[in-house]
Amino acid sequence: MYAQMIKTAGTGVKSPEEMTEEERRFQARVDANEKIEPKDWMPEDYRKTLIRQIGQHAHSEIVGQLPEGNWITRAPTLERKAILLAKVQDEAGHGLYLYCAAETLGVSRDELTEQLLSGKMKYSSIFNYPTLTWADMGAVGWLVDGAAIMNQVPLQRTSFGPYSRAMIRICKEESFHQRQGYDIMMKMAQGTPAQKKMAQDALNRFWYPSLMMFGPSDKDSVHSAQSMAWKIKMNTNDELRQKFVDQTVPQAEYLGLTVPDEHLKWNEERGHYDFSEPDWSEFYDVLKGNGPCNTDRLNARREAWEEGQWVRDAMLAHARKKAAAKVAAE
Ligand code: BYC
Repeated sequence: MYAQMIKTAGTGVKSPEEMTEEERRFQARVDANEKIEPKDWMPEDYRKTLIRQIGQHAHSEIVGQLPEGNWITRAPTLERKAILLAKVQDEAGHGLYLYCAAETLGVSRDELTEQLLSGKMKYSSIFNYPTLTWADMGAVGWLVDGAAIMNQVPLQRTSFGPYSRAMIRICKEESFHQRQGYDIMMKMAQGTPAQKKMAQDALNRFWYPSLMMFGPSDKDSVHSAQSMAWKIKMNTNDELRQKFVDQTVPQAEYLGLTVPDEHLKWNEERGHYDFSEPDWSEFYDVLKGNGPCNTDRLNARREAWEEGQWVRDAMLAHARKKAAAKVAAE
């Protein structure tokens, strides 16, 4: 019990003694790796945390189409165009699986979208950076999808059933996304000096924003302790960031590119790379809406939402007509 008190002290996580009987039973199911399903009893804060995380994740997939969608018409070959188009479509699909998972918690997709557009809900900071050259398509696939996989593979084991099942499907597609990005980087890095320079420039611009995708450092992460106790999150932000750096540095070396961090160094004792932290003031500034593309991204989503209103209205009218006809026939 003393150990438990030490573990939970100051983290906001309730110790077993502080839990109600229902909460204790719930925690025991989570600890036993049982999946929690939508109709099962769950603490209200567990439900709210899931809606926040899954909703934010869904919005990231949808907003995440914009920086790459920007390059579909300018892909250098028909093959690259077809691949990029398929990838961007996959992201739309991921958003839809995730909105469906969130809906099982009692929140509608319309409500989630309204919260995104009003600024109440977030999407990943990474999508507030511009994609300036074709090499950025390589960097996004390699680094952004690479970071996403690092975060999402453990989430396949997350405690909430619909989220876990969505993750299993999404991860299969993400690994193809990462490979297509690395393939673009490889072509560019082995191309002309100008192409190699573009690849290096893309790595320079996307390295730190990719590290920020994992969230603030553990000491500043407000939700990690409770989310990990509930197995909504399986690892801390710093654990995943370290794994990502360890995996990605040899890949950059293979490409003959340089990670833009003068303090990057293999630490034999730790068995990990030492690396520089991102500029966290930039991260919080982007979260506040001051990134290079925040306004553009939200405007694009707002426009799509408003232009789609007639489709939603027509579908509702059709559904009402069908329901009325069914009642009349009974
Ligand atoms: N960006 O307590 P913390 C993709 C917020 S899409 C923005 O550590 P948590 C792809 C956080 O929400 C992949 N905000 O939070 C798509 C919290 O603020 P609130 C997207 C961030 O939730 C298209 C505050 O900072 N993946 O792969 O425990 C094309 C404190 O943070 C960020 C997911 O969404 C950020 N980067 O941990 C290509 C994965 N980081 O909400 C690719 C699922 C933190 O209290 N999500 N914040 O106002 C997660 O695993 C977790 O939510 C996070 C954050 C690790 C992101």
